[in-house]
Amino acid sequence: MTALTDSVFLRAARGEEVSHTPVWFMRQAGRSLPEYLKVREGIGMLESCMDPDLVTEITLQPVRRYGVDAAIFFSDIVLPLKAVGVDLDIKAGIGPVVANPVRTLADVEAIPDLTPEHVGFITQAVRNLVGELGGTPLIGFAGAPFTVASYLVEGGPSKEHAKTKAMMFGAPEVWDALMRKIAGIASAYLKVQVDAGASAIQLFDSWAGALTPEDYRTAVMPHSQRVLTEAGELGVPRIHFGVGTSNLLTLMGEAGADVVGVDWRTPLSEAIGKVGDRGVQGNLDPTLVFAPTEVMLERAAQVIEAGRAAKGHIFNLGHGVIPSTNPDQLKRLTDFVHSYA
Ligand code: 1CP
Repeated sequence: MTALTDSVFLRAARGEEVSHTPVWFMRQAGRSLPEYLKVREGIGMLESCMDPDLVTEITLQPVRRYGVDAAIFFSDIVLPLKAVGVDLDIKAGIGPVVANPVRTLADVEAIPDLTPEHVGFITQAVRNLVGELGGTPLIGFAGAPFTVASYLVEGGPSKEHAKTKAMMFGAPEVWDALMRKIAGIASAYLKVQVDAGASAIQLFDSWAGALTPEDYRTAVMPHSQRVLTEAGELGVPRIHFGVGTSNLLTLMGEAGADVVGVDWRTPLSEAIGKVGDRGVQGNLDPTLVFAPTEVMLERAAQVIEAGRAAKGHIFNLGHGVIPSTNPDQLKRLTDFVHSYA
């Protein structure tokens, strides 16, 4: 067995025994690090994502600084849409903005399916990274159909996802076509990353918490299930994450996850009961980095202890690193998780 397949992160993701709880942070790359802000100076977000050398450097930065147990590929959930030709941009301080929001079946059909040729720069960046990372696993990722649909239908970030859900409720044939389109793109995109050497994947359904369990089960879950099933056929562990998903955790596990990501609102002990025979990832409140260090570490200890009841536990924040986070706090947190007996 090589060092990589035996890494604590992959062992925990497979539910095997580990010497310490593995830790990484969602959005650890490209947020608070001064070295990130420096290399991004004057370069747009999408432009950075399409430059394999820059992607490699930015992905490695948090691994170097914190010594986390996994790297997350530096990209964005809308990047594959951009790669197939959807007119969109990622605006600083806002997020993804789509020029012509999707409303009709014709709009859906106008979006091309993704082939590896669309994303040669991703293959290149993943290969570079896997070479540089050695025994540290690289997590590939994609946005789940519902969350990506929200950007396509709303045209940008949204709190209520009202137009998206109106399509789901009122135009089921358009909705179904859109979900199938995005699922196909996500699946092909994950395959590109795994074929190039990513050793785990995370499906981000960040906004699925906006749905009732019944709407999730009937209108969304089958499509995420397809993505996770196809990723499973690639032989890598699958993490499935959403925000505010306390009442969806069982379904998100059943969709085909090996590990279910949990936000900080749900106690880990409760989440473990809901996901059954699967691992969990999470779930320290991301604002605890702004508390005194001893308070942050006391809460981290509680998360680690709660995680012991799970089939496998990967320590993380309950959502992404907040941009104003002091990197020194994340370093202390990483060291603490590593040394916690
Ligand atoms: O560690 C990392 O940062 C890895 C790279 C990464 C990932 C995993 C980025 C870079 N984005 C993502 C995923 C992503 N993108 C998600 C799922 C994770 C989550 O819930 O946080 C979502 C919902 C997005 C969409 C997105 N992209 C937003 C959110 C907007 C909203 O709806 O509130 C934003 C602000 C972006 C832009 C973005 N993505 C990544 C970076 C570094 C940035 C900022 C770029 C810039 O302003 O220049």
